[in-house]
Amino acid sequence: MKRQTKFITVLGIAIALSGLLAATAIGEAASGTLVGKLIVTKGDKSQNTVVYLKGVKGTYEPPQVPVVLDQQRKVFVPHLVPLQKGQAVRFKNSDPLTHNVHVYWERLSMINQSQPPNSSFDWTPPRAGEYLILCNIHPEMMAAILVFNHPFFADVRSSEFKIDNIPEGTYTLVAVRDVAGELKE
Ligand SMILES: [Cu+2]
Repeated sequence: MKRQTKFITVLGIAIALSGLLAATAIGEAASGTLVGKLIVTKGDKSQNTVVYLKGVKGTYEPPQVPVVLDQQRKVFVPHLVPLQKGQAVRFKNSDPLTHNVHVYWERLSMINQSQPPNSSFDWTPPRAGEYLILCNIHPEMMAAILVFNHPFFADVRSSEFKIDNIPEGTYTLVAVRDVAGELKE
């Protein structure tokens, strides 16, 4: 077993990383776990951060469980939603009023759907990338969905994160933050 800890500070956040390479049986590919802690060092102290590995090859089965994106008191919760390609988003409306979910990918309108109070519907983003979510009725509402071709990402909501079963290789860890409504890497 090999352990390495590294500290990175960039863009108002500090990340402490600890990698663990698992010992594997002969003939099996080695895989590792990356454990990290993210600390917001300046600006808005809310987390709103997603971390992911860049440079991953291969294909991975997406989870069958949808990721919930709720609307509560005219706010999308959570604000940043990471998921794997092939996985669905469950748009929920917990408000006693009507919303209108409007999803864009690269400025293309993907879905534009009125949503009655206390309802939900599932939608699977067709490709990887960044999706912008707006509500046509309440201009102050905004969220983003990040779709990855692999499962090696984490939603950093409680400062600590863990990415499991990483295949052997060299990758770049990228942190995406929502800085005043704009996504920054
Ligand atoms: Cu709305």
